[in-house]
Amino acid sequence: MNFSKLKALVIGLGKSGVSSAEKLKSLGTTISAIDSSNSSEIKKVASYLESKGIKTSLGEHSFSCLSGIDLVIVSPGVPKNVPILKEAKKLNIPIWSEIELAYRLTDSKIIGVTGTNGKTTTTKLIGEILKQAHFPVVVAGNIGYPLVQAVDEARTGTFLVTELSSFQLETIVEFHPFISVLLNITEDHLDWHDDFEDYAKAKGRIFMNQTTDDFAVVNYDDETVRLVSSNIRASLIPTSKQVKIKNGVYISDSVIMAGFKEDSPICHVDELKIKGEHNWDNAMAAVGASLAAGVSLTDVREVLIKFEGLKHRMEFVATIRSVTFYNDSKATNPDATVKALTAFNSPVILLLGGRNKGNSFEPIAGALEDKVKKVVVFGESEKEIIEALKNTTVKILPAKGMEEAVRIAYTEAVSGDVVLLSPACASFDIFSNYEERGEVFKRAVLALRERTDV
Ligand code: UMA
Repeated sequence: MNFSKLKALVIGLGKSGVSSAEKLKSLGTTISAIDSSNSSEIKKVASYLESKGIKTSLGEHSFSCLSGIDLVIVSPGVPKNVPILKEAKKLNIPIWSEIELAYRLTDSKIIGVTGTNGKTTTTKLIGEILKQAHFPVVVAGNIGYPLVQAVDEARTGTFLVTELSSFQLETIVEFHPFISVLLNITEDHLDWHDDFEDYAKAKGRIFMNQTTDDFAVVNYDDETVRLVSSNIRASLIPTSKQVKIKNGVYISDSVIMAGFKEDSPICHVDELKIKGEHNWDNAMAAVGASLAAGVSLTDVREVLIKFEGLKHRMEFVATIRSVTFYNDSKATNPDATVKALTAFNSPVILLLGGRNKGNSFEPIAGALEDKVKKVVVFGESEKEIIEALKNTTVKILPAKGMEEAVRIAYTEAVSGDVVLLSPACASFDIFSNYEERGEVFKRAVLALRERTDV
């Protein structure tokens, strides 16, 4: 495609929008960019782009921006049904995600990782395994590094290990991973997608353009994943904790096994440093993808047993008088919280709350009884959570903010307990993102440790 002949409009001036606009500008495209926000931060971004010769317009999106436009690049956070996108569709203007644009600009092989939970951990883990095997690799995508920027770093033979969100997959056209990974599909982002089916379909789009030369690593224990991956062209590499499967990765007697030409043990699940059964799924998916990419079993094992996971995902913070604190701020939906609870055998005091993304908290009610002795709730969805948990026997304690939540949890804890921040909600009611929420939690815990004579 000759980008220099095109007139393109970029919607959204976040990371993806800015990278796309700059990339297209460098290719000679006539480019304009819009953002519905008028905040001082976005104004700064707009004047930066203006200084590069990119026309920008802020505030309510006007249809006149579409005049003469051949291509729209839409940021993932822009809901798919906003009027300007509907109008672009009506005018038959192609709408691409930044991922699609990046795909058109690279020959590198893409390993695409999606799923409701675990995608960042799995993406990072695959990246580490490929590095261990001395494969050229760049880790990018929803993880925070736009793929359109990452393609500039790629040379021949580089693997682009790319975390993909449902928002990004919604607007792919030809995008095509060599190896796709679908970890799980549970309720999330129902404030963006029409309904669960629409969300699941968006996830399934990862397989859409794959051919018989490609691979698809899929979690066979997840019914919705099985459904969206039936009838795909790529060679299937199933993973399962429940059954021994041929040509896939499975767990037998607590050992992760690669079951290809022969059954080969990789490591015992207790050797994994990342906690929780959901991380067994992530580890198995990383094994499947890495073996498909050509890594040896030895290199895979080497990384699996030393990988310590990521910040804000079941991150150990401190132990104060035999009460252990974990930060799982990245758990922004109920399913992630339910999975986090599987990691603990000790009684848990759970910190829940934030902005609900349209999810039901009922699954948490079901998971509390065995593990959780008390729940501390905070933030915008406090009432909704209390309502959902009202029929459980668990004591619920409201808190005004994170510092108070930590204080209450510690006061209520006894020696041997775990205090877990796994909030099941987005952070945007109080914080700018889940990272900030996790940092505030950690600071509160460490301040508590300072004050406590340990
Ligand atoms: N905007 C409009 N019109 C609208 C709606 C929004 O102009 O109708 C504007 C907003 O005012 C804002 C811009 O669009 O200025 C925001 O764009 P964005 O939210 O897409 O943010 P980016 O900075 O481009 O970040 C995106 C991903 N964000 C989302 O999907 C919400 C980042 O994932 C990703 O790291 C980045 O691209 C690079 O690929 C973050 C995320 O929260 C981590 N992802 C969700 C998740 O993991 O659950 C999907």
